[in-house]
Amino acid sequence: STGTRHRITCLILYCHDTASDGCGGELAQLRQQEQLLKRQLQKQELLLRSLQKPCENHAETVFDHAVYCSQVYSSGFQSSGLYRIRPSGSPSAVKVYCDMTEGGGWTVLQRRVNGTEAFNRSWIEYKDGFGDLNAEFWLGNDNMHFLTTQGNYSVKINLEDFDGHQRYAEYKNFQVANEKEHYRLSFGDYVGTAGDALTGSYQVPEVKWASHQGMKFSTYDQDNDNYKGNCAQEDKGGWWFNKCHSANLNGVYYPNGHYSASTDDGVVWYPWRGWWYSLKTSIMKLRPEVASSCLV
Ligand SMILES: *[C@@H]1O[C@H](CO)[C@@H](O)[C@H](O)[C@H]1NC(C)=O
Ligand SMILES: *[C@@H]1O[C@H](CO)[C@@H](O)[C@H](O)[C@H]1NC(C)=O
Ligand SMILES: *[C@@H]1O[C@H](CO)[C@@H](O)[C@H](O)[C@H]1NC(C)=O
Ligand SMILES: [Ca+2]
Repeated sequence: STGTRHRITCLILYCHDTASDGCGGELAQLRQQEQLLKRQLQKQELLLRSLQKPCENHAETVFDHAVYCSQVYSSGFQSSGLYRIRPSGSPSAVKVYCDMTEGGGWTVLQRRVNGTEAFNRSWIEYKDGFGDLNAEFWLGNDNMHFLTTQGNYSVKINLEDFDGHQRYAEYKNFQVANEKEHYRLSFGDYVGTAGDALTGSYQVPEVKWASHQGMKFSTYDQDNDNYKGNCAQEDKGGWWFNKCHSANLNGVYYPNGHYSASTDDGVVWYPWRGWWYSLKTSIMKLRPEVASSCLV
């Protein structure tokens, strides 16, 4: 690595002197090589540490070269829990919950399990994130933006009803735009068992108002939806509302599933349990599309 650094310095000097066109390529290659070596070195250090202290709490360790949980996973850390990673574009390290089940390496964006956390929150709270990473939380729209725009990610949404039935929905190429663009949502192809709520395509005439594709984020204090009223206020949670929704995983937590209310404000995934059933569990998690074994 010292040799590489030396060569880079020499090349920089050489390129500076001659302004030769041929230098850029080799310099870039060496920089890449340097990054690779640094990453390998950190991986080995981390692995060594985990072997020495297998039960260490990693929440205070910054995984400098890990921009998502799958890199933590492929570094040898295979237990679910809190880790600190540094997504590219993020001004600081971010504490995240890495879900190392289902193939491992999932960065969790949202979790509802028992209704302890209120989700009827303001724009600034959704921007920064809220809740307890070990229980119920929203990771924050800025973090979601940093995480989803640094590569090609799939989101997996795990759902469970009060009878213990489980379904999932997975979308390729999940992206959340920046705050200037009101955290506009975009996503690719669906696979799953819960139904494709996000495109609203389960009932073709409804796509226009039921689709979440390209929708901006709204909260009770910032209405960016396509409805004359305020969806976030009516449905009591922040979300990528259209007019208003066919999925709202940030709605009111009803402890018995079936509910009645003046609007469909529960934790809803329409194609599975309809508008008048509020789910018990919702987990949204992110992973790069390439298999995690290819990221080593
Ligand atoms: C959020 O919901 C709680 C409980 O339903 C309620 O007490 C509170 O006023 C609501 N907050 C906002 C900002 O709507
Ligand atoms: C809700 O779930 C979290 C995480 O499992 C747990 O820490 C918390 O005590 C639970 N709260 C209630 C009221 O059950
Ligand atoms: C992400 O991958 C999909 C194929 O799975 C591809 O269609 C899409 O263009 C890619 N997006 C980006 C931003 O690279
Ligand atoms: Ca509106």
